[in-house]
Amino acid sequence: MTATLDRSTTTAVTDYDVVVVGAGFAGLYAVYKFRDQLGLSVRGFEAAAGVGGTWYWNRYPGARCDIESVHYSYSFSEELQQEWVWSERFAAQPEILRYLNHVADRFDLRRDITFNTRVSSMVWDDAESFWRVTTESGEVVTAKYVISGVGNLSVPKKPEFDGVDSFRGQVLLTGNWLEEQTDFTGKRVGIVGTGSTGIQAISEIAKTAAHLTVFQRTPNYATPLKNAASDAAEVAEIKANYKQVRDAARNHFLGVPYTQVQPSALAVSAQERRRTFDERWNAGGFQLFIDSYGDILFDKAANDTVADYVRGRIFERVTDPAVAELLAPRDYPYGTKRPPMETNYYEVYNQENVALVDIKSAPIETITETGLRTSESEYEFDVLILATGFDAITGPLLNLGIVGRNGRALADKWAHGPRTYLGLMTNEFPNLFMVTGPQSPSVLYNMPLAIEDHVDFIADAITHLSERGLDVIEAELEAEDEWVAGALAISSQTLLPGTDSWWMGANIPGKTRVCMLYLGGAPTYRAICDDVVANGYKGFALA
Ligand code: N01
Repeated sequence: MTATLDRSTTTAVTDYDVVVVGAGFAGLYAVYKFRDQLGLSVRGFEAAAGVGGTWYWNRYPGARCDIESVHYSYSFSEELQQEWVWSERFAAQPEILRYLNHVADRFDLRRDITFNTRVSSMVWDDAESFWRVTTESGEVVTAKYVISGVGNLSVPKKPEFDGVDSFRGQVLLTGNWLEEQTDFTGKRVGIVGTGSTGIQAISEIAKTAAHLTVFQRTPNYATPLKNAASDAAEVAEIKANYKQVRDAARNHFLGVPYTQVQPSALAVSAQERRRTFDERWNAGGFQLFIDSYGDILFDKAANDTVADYVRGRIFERVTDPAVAELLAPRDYPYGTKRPPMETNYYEVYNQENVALVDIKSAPIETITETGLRTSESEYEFDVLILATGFDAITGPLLNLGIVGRNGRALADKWAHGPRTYLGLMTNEFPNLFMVTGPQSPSVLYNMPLAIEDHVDFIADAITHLSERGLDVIEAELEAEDEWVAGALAISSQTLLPGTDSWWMGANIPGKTRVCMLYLGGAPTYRAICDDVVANGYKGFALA
């Protein structure tokens, strides 16, 4: 039971204490936390017709989470985590969406969220010290605090090919896929993109399509997911010890309670390394990536050992060596793009109905009325699927039309890359909190836990202000500069900056190429946040 805030300290009159944007994992928990635990007046806005966020929009065939369900879930309510039963080790999109709907019902969250309503601008009023939030439907509300729960992967990349409108068949965008259509029986399908999304969709669509043509620009180091039905005994044990399991998760780099990594791939014999890689490969999920050797993201020679291992596995699984060669990444180190997890992905290329086309050597020139043309050939199909990714991390925030002090637009401030303090706030934009914002561990940390940590931090900060009769919190410029420099310094010690990835903003033409993550690990990050709080919100100006 948390004491509700004494609102008699509130000075400016606003429509709401808090506006929350988004009703995915972040927005739902924020509404619960601020309304039910802090006793604040809260208004949520959500562009979709329902809750779910990423799990609402991404209904493409094969959409599934690759962090274990018992870990990729809220920890804030013991009753919730005890009562909800996941059917599979790694939940598919429909089950996660059911879970989030259950959460919304269980905590009666919908009544404070307005759906089908996109926020078009959020403008700070310096004189009144509040935010004025405008929606696309023309409603304007004021709020002392605004919380962005818009996620990191919610703005799909716009199609980058000429002629998309001329295509006479169906065009589907994986990041905005609301159709329940998963059966492509009798259809010729073309798909562009072989990231996590493309790999999941390809593996499913290849089961029913008459023919599937995969257009691949960059091959990926995909490794087995090893999904299965939930193991009742394992789940019972986790539920009996959920508190310890969650603590262990929060103390792991990725936010999942895997075992701790061994220090160096180069300090052991080739046989021992092989044993470790085999174990992690067979265990499935993220274990090979995050739970083998601590130097694979730092040392190219260490990385080569795991990259060679994955390439070897690809050659074992794909019967045509020329196709295997196309599927084997050679131009960038393992794990410097977010590694996809797969189920029978490589075997798909042994099927008669599947063809792989290399669009690095022969780029797509245009979409045509009947398919597409590369610099070498024409391809025909009935359905074109674009699994081409997202304007990640900053895109969703910049879409909100945020304007801070003195009319300063966030888009201008971040024109050369995001600048934040702790990934939570940015100078000149008081009382604007970003859940899993840029330069926080965000997508490298188990999202539901990362979200809870951030929302709890924000709730504590608001409580701290209220208890002191204060209303404004803002990141100090010096603290922000130090944080950004520190985050960049850590990333520059890793192999990540050398690879074009959405982590680096390098998947969007014209976007500034800079690492947008805090790579020091979630446990270190949490310790820093705790220290900031213990020192009276060091680095934040309170007024
Ligand atoms: O997007 P991506 P995604 N011409 O950017 C290609 C999360 N996620 O939607 O690499 C030709 O990774 C692009 O090629 P290249 C997860 O964090 C999680 O797949 O740029 N090709 C690439 O192959 C993931 O990382 C889950 O050369 C073009 C693909 O499209 C993140 O979402 C499931 C192109 C885009 O890959 C994003 O994944 C799914 C062009 N103009 C997603 N533009 C799970 O939890 C892009 N491509 C399991």
